[in-house]
Amino acid sequence: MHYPTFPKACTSLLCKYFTPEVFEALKEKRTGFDFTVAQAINSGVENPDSGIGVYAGDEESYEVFDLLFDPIIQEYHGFSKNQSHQSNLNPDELSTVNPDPEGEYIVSTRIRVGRNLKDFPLGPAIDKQSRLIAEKMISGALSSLEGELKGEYYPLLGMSKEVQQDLIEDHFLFKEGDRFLEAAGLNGNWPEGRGIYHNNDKTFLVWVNEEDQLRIISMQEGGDIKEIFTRLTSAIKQLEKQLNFSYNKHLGYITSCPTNLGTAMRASVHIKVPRLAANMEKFKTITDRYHLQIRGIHGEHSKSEGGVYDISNRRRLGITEVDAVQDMIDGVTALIAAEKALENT
Ligand code: ADP
Ligand code: CIR
Repeated sequence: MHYPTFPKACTSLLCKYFTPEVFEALKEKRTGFDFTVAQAINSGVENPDSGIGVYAGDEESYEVFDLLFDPIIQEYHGFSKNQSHQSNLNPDELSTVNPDPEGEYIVSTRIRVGRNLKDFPLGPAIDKQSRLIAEKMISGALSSLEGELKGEYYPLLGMSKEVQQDLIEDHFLFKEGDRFLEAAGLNGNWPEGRGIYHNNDKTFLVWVNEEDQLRIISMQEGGDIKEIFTRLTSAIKQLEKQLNFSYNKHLGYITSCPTNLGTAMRASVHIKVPRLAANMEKFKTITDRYHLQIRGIHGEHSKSEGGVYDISNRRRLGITEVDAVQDMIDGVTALIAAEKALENT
């Protein structure tokens, strides 16, 4: 392996921290699942417009390639090597039920967590057979859910293109052919082993074997964040009885992308803020102050439509799930106040 060349304009955290010295120290190392630093950086090498650019192949990658991952984790989450992670899934500890009770600004709310199975490699290093075993274990656990969480598992293999496209456009299903995931080695043997579980109302969904082995999702129209968080935490607790998730005291839940470590939680709203959007500087001042990320309405690396943005917590590690949702609630409350003030000027 040679040291990669990055374009001058590259701003990813990979470009920033993968120095020739780090490369020299890591180039010969391998994890127990045979993952190398060349694989860890491939997404950011092939996609120099990445924000981050690295993926882990297994839990051990975070130790073996710590010279690369630690500074990225520190910068993204503000979390250092001597800190530990704590979980809190108690919805009663949220300060606000709904930051937009009149339903004027929040179109919909979605909270997801990523999970991976203990003792399995992560998606960038898994082989076809283990991926299929993981799918079987996960769909088996899902089939035992009852009440509001009861649903059905739909494998991607055999799903018609029309059904797949409708699910993507309605924000329920992951996209196909994402170039960042492709270069990370996450799309191997596509579409085998992938699928989506959902209840009848599509308020509870689980993605299987996309970027993480599970993405557990609770979503609905409007801004009743407490109801959505309660549904999610109840599902997590039930699934934990049957599946052993990869977790450690330092990094929390283990995920393939370092931005998802810890809570692995992204709590987002689709919010209508056309006046703020016309003043991006002001918009970003507020989102930065509350540790929020702005995405377009078809997810990461997509664009806004009609002044509607996807606003979510940015930090996920070293804070609890309640704190992560609270970041989003506080920031969204501030965004709504700013949009209202602009309406009156
Ligand atoms: P992830 O949340 O898993 O990191 P993406 O950013 O790709 O991944 O988003 C996945 C899907 O979820 C996209 O279709 C996106 O539009 C949808 N989505 C995210 N937040 C919301 C929301 N608050 N309401 C409706 N759909 C949402
Ligand atoms: C990138 O580096 O842009 C992609 N690999 C996605 C990184 C995860 N996104 C994020 O900001 N949470």
